[in-house]
Amino acid sequence: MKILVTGGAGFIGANFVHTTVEEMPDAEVVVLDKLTYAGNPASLAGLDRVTLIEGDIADPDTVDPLVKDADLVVHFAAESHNDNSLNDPSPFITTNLVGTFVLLEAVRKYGVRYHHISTDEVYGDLELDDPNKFTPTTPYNPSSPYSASKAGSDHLVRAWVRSFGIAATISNCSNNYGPFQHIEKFIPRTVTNLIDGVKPRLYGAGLNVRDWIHVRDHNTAVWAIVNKGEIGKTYLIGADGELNNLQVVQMILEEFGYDKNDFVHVNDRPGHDLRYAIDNSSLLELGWEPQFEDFTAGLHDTVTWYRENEDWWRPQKDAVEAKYAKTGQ
Ligand code: NAD
Ligand code: TDX
Repeated sequence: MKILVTGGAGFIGANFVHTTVEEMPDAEVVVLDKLTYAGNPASLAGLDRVTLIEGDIADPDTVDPLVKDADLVVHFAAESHNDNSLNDPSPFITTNLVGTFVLLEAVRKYGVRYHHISTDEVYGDLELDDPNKFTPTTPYNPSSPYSASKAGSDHLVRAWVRSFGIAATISNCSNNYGPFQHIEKFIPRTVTNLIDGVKPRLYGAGLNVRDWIHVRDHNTAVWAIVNKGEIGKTYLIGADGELNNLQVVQMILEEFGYDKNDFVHVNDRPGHDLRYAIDNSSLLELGWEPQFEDFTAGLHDTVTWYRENEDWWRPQKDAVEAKYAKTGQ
């Protein structure tokens, strides 16, 4: 089986490639990745049956022959960071919207099975006391340029299924954590700050809730959808991991053996979504179950990974923190 993985040098895509070649001896993986600041070939080092092609998903000449040659396309590539989308939305439109359009056109032309990776952020946010969680029928209501571009890409996929009959599924996942996550994101930023003796930065009051899932659980869910999902259907991926940011910072401080109040409040994110929460019942119907339900244990392993892989993240650290300093974060 030949699998085209877009964005496979990024966080979730790289983890997907690792588990796929580990668990599927017949799989050959081609990674198409632009190697932006977020893509790192080192995340794929030493893997057999993986070919990395540096290129842009928004370029039809690059995409067309790769899709033609594939049995399955799993589309992870994106500009993925909300804070960056507030500083400069432009690449979010090109990659997340135009890039998805180019892939869909190639998939349509060659009749290739397509799975679209998206986010729970397309649904906007929930009140802290809302008893309802996001479901596949929750109306789209994105808040940031990032989530709006992801919402638009989901709409393109749905339209290509309905109008052209492409064989596609969509998944909208909650916040991932685990190895190979870029250190601009909350958990690895906090962990690498503490390794450097710098206090964690909490946006605003820290009461915003995220629904954490280990990246490996995200990826087993993607395979469950690819193998058993209904064409045209949207699946929400989550593992009942709601925690507010204050709780997460304090858990990481405890993991390091530090005082749990040793963090600083910084400027809040404009338009900051308050709470995400996933109702995963349609996914459970496929027989999927999460394997990493103990967040404290998953966090411990993740902290260990960042301690042991400083070579992987160190070159990025100064630039990431310089960018945050400009917004007082
Ligand atoms: P990431 O930023 O770590 O990786 C994105 C990858 O895409 C990078 O390797 C980058 O080089 C590549 N890329 C960017 N623009 C490209 C282009 N034009 N052409 C080819 N490659 C390009 O992102 P991630 O956190 O791994 O997210 C992967 C996907 O999962 C995204 O679609 C994101 O919206 C979605 N998602 C992420 C989370 C999360 O918590 N991180 C949660 C739900 C959904
Ligand atoms: O230093 C920080 N301090 C802080 O309090 C950073 C970097 C973030 N935060 C807060 C903002 C959010 O409430 O932590 C929370 C998580 O922030 P991010 O890691 O930036 O993730 P989020 O904005 O929730 O989006 C993530 O999940 C959904 C991914 O980056 C998206 O790609 C995915 O779609």
